[in-house]
Amino acid sequence: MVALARSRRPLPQSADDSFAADVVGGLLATPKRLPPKYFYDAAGSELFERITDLPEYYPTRCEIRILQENAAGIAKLIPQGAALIEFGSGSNKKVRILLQAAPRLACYVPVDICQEMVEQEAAELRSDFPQLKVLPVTADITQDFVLPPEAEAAPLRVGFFPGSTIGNFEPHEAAGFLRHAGKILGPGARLIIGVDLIKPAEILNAAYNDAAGVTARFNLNLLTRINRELGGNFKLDGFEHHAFYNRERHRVEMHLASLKRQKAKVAGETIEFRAGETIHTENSYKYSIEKLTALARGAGWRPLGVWTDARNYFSIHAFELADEPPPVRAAG
Ligand code: AVJ
Repeated sequence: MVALARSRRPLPQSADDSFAADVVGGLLATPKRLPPKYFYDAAGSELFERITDLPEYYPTRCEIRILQENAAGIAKLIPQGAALIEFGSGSNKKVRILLQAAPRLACYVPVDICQEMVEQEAAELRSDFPQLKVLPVTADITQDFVLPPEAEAAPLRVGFFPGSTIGNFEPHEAAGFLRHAGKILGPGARLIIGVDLIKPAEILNAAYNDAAGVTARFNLNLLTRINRELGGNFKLDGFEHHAFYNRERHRVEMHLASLKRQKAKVAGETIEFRAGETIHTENSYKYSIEKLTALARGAGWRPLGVWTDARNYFSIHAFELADEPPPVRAAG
């Protein structure tokens, strides 16, 4: 079983190939787009950590506050001996709050696309929680990945998916992801998930257009990464960060706008830009508590609880895997 698990783990080579294929495919498409998961190389992960400290970027502070104020209630859903699996872990700041409140766990498995980040954060946690087995996994959470045997052997797995990372998916993909998470976590699983809520456009626009320009650097870093890893020749001063709330679709969109008519080479392909043409680099969907709950129900999860902050900016939801699949409604 271990041998099979190993052989299913993607090799670094194939990960590079999919980066090149996704970038070339996205830049040859109309409109041009790039998947946001590629923001998170070492530099991008660091820039994102700086974003979470910006005065305009409220989600991280709101979520930490909700976790702190409700740690006991949330941790009650994490039984003793369970394995805690964090999807897209990044910084360990949020999980520390749960770990302090939770009973003794079989292990904690942070899963992140950025190996440098996940290993460094794991090392810090090990020194602060010496009795905890920290078993980091480097993987793209949208793809299949294998849990460590200690997590498979635990009587129960609890998923932790904070940060409103779910907002990066199209709503139908979000439902697909929740289903996929249920399959990875297995029977009896629970899921604790953080979600950014719909709120006035001014607050959202400010959060993605910070005065210090860190979000702009985070967005532009994608071109730096493409230049370095895929032999691209994007000129960074030829592009500008654009971010705005799209009210109709309840999402913040980030784009890189070409300031002039220009060409760039990537992995042997020539990409042409009109003046003002954009590369759509991210959607960050905002939900209502009801919409997120309905989405999760449809993906096989039964609600256990919801916690929010005083301003209703952010919510944390707990679910458990429903053993029966939800009834399929007849067409028509
Ligand atoms: C990590 C996807 C939750 O959408 O707010 C922050 C990423 N992009 N600023 C978000 C992000 C620009 C962030 N998520």
